Amino acid sequence: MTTDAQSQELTDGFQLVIDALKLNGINTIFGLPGIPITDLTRRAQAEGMRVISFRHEQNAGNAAAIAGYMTQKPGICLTVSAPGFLNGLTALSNATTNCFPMILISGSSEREIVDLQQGDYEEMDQLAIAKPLCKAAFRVLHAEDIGVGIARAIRAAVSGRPGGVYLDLPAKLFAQTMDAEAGKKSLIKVVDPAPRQIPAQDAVQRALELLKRATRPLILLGKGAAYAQADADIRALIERTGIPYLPMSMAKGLLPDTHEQSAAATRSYVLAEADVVMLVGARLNWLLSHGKGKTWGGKDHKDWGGQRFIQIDISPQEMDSNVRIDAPLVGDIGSCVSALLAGIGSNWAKPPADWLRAVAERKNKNLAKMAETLAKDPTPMNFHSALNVVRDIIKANPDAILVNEGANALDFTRSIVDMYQPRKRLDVGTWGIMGIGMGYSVAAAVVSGQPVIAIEGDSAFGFSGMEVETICRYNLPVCVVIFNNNGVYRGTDVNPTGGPDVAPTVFVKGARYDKLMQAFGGVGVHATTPAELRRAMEEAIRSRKPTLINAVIDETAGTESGRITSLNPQSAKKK
Ligand SMILES: Cc1ncc(C[n+]2csc(CCOP(=O)(O)OP(=O)(O)O)c2C)c(N)n1
Ligand SMILES: [Mg+2]
Repeated sequence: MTTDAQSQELTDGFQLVIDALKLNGINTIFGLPGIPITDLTRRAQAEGMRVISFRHEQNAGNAAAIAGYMTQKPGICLTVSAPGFLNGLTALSNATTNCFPMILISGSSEREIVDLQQGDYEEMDQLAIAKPLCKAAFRVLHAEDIGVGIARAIRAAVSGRPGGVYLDLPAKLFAQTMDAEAGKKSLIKVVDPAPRQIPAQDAVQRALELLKRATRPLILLGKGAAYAQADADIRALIERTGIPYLPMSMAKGLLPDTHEQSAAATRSYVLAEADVVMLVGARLNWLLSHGKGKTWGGKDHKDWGGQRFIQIDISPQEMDSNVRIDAPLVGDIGSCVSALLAGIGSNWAKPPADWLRAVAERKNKNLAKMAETLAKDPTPMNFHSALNVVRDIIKANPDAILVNEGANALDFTRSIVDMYQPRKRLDVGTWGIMGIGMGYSVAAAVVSGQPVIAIEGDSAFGFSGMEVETICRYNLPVCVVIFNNNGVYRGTDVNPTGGPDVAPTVFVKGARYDKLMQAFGGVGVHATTPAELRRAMEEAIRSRKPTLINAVIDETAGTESGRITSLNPQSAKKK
């Protein structure tokens, strides 16, 4: 080594990871420290990154995933090896299923020892385990490859159909040093990380022809449409065609739910009756009964209802996954929708009046029925009377982000609480997963700075409840409302043996979740009436203080599995 080389400035693995992320505009890490990444969290904070520490990696992972959904940049979750990595994996897998871009970065143990299975501290072949559960997985062994590793992870997460990426960083990498100048040159600023994918013109024409011939057309908006951030064009497409539309859960608010073309209040009618359906970033999975069966007007559960489908999706493989797609339109949603708009022009004939009339009649009847139910004020409070309050609060605060999980607490909220702006409703998504609540809430507040309202079943809350400390620690404007009905679905099950154990779906009765929040300096409120709930929510929005409201709900009010009772196998041997 020359004297020159000895005096040169050095950089190391820690620094290169931080520099690579920052170079790509990633300034927030959601994680949980420990060997070997403790110093990475410290140094990232020292370098001006926002490092949000959680109490469990699953919640950090969920935070990263939803940050990715909200920003179109991969959310970063940072964990320790084996158990920390595994704790983050559920979120990574859920992100991939939901097409949210995130990168799970986990430290790992010494390669030679792991590969010979000689029993290292937190030994695990993490790369192999992550691979089948995410979109892509990479490992970096040398400091000079960190730039490439991060670039590949970013591209894999956000390009094409977004998803979760795993990046394995062995402990030894962090302390590796190299020449600072060479290190800087090794980093890659990713150019155009999610390139547009322009649809073929003949595919656009085919879609327009089919749409034009429809007599009972319907548009379905999925969360892919919300993710695309093509809000104005999507609205123009709906309004210029005059076609009734249905938003999937997280597409609510893409157009205000009060829009006159929304057919959400008469979902079962339009799904069964439509003759041409255009799917925009929505997949024909279980949430849409796979595009067939009785929901779609078919005779039995696998019977095709006779609809013709146009599907806009970035992934060509999505087409025909459940039923025939007559007009596949493959490309990014923004480009596809703008190509359709160009083809539609300004004198597109509105759908036949009898179809619009039939939809409007049923919709208005159902809305009137709902208004009647919401106006009731029963004692004890039930889902409807509590959600009537939440509905008003969101209406008055359309900027607020609504996080939602549970069974009845989910289904009733989705159908009762109108959303007014895109990407404001964050929920259990494709899997119907419990446990996203506090992770999503933390990220939503951190990313947007807007108030967050989390409507949580008491069971759902339990999966991530300890993160109320995180909410208090970062002083986030999050108002958690627990719909406390003493259990999973209901609080009324009994142990048929008469033994001392309560039924498997039942919790401690009358639990005071509000005191949990008070333990960390947040505001805890016990609410047993809509008036108390309203006062507490208004105060939470006004003060922006971390708040948890224990909203006591009639324990008999829910139904088994909420709205998806039909998916719940039950013993044929009923007593
Ligand atoms: C990770 C995970 N575990 C278990 C379930 C099954 N599950 C669906 S909803 C639910 C909880 C429902 O109870 P609660 O949140 O209290 O809502 P309620 O119906 O009582 O309003 C559970 C455990 C799930 N969806 N995800
Ligand atoms: Mg419950």
